[in-house]
Amino acid sequence: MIMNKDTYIARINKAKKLAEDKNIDGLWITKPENKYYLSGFESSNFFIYLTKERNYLLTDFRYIELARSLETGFETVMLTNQYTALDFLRENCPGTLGIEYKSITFDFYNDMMEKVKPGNIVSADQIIESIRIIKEKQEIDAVKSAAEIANLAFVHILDFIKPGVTERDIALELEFFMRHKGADALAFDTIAASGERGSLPHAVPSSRALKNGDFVTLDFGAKWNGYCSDMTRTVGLGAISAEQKNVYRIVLEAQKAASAVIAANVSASVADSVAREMISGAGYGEYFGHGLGHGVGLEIHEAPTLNALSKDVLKTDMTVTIEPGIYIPGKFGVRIEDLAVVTDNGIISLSTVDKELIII
Ligand SMILES: [Mn+2]
Repeated sequence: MIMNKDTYIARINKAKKLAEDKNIDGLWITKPENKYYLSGFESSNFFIYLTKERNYLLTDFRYIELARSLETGFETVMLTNQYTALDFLRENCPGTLGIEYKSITFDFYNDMMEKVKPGNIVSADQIIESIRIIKEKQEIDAVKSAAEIANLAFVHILDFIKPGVTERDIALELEFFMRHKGADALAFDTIAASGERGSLPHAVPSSRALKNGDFVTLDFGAKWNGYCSDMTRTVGLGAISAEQKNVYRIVLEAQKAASAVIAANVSASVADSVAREMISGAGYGEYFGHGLGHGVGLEIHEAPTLNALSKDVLKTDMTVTIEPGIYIPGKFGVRIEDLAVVTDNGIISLSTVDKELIII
């Protein structure tokens, strides 16, 4: 989503302040979502470089015209075979260069050490992410729009689910429907896991046909103007056993209990423990092997992390998932996931479709 110039300038200035706190003189940004966040620009070959005084956007001939037309407060630099990003960095090399360790390639790093010889290198990981963790109003609206597409898709798919339909059919139908409703793309590859495959938390949709007595777990999301949504529902087909119903009830109660505790200034690990203790207390602790949730924004998985080890404290205007599950190998699985905005005194759920057990 293209924001106005003041929004980008404000983000850039926050980044520079954080860089200054780390004594970084030059901040070399390579992670796609971070570059997009700072500039609204996307291309297969570009870099952002921030110094105390200057903001540079470097790209090649294919994208330079578009880059120059952006009103985001960057000076554009055209890269060519004769004038590469490394040539630029050599000319503008500061005392301390901040680079994103998690996104820079080893190849680029080696070339940089050989040709640029920066005086000092420090990690710039988490600088832009720490700004992105709190969403601006326009970002929350975008995540909400992405979530609304997924809500509509869930209602639609209920009519499509029946014995004989394959997991792959369901995944394709969800994708077509969401694209048709305005999604730029899927937020991630749809998960559709039925019957005994439901115990695979991230199952790739297969040619398995649904049958009476199955639980089907659908985990999917839309991308809208760059922002992701994420939702999971488990539905039953026909004759659902007492054990299936019981496990569903435990997951639902854990999901609701964790949702009820989340608010600004609550530790992410505390929210995780609320769901985990309920599931453990019911005797299924060993079958809940992943964290409670994660942040969602330009990336489908981003800060904060909601799990037992997380040091993150939830804050107003974070967008997070709440997704406990129970996965019983060889039998079935249940996961229920809502996407929500953290507020001062609770959450606003963006996944507004029913989460009580639906049996088709
Ligand atoms: Mn998720």
